[in-house]
Amino acid sequence: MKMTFRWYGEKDSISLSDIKQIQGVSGVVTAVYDTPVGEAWSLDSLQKYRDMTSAAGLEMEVIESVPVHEDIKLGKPSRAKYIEAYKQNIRNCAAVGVKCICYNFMPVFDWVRTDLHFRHPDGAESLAYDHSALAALDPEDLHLPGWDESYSPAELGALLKEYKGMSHEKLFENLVFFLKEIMPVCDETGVDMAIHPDDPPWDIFGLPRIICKEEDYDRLFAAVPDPHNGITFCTGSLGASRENDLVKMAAKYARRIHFAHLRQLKYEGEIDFYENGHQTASGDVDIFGIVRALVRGGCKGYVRPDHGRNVWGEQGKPGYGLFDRAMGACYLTGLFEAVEKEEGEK
Ligand code: DNO
Repeated sequence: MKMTFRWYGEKDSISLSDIKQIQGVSGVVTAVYDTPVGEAWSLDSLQKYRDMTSAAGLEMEVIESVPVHEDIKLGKPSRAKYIEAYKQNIRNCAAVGVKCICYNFMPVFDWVRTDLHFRHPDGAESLAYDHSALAALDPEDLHLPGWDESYSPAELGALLKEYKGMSHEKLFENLVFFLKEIMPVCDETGVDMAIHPDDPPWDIFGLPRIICKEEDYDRLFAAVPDPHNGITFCTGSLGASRENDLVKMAAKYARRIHFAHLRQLKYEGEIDFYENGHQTASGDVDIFGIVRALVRGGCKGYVRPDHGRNVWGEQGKPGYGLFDRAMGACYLTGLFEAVEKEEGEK
């Protein structure tokens, strides 16, 4: 396990030296943010980021994300050129030492929350999801921090129309097509692909979502067994569905989990929840049980603390402030250390 920390590049208010000071963190998880979705990132930009991170004493072995162009998800003829660019991107990332690429296959929208400033009784703030509030949101006017939007606002309406009638089956076929195309490049470069689950793990705004539960992974690995086809095990995304047994899933897919986003949430209703600090006792996700299952299952992936609260008056990017994620990193490092030592002594 290598503990990492998300860094949004030079524009992030959190500096590389802030991250370096979180003991136990070996590297950053980042991306090139200035290139339109669908184009390969330049080696210059990648090298610049790699040099900046190594100068700060950190590694840059994980990319989150290389976004997938909507034409690939839609299975349009133009996907051929975007898949070629994606392959080039994998090669360019590998050339600067990247070992794992996180991506998602959610149509149009990335993760969705309905409240970015959910207030806790102790004064902390976190993200929250209220299913009835979602219905009141206008999908054509929705932007959340950290999204890799592969469309301009003007294209959004048209894009939503293109997805009309898209079945789960068809979307899944398009994912499999994409993976089969890129796997040879992963074999050649050694780069692991780690698909991020749909967040929340159910359809939203009438758009199909296909990476939500255990059966979805079974189907995915049956279709594309290559070991480079793996998972970003996001406990906050998968954990939003009470049907997912995360400890069981962590154990079952431990070797496929190339990257883990560990975070906590607390159910408020059947499918409403708010996010909380990482500690196991702070919510409904059994963080300890998951860490133990990952270690016992032989997971060799990268880990990062995921969404934290804003605490101590920090006005950080919602979910991505420094303090609570740093506390999360330390808590997780401690859990891994304890479980790894215990397992080692057996
Ligand atoms: C949210 C993140 C996601 C994630 C992408 C991966 O906080 O976990 O935006 O980066 O879905 O492609």
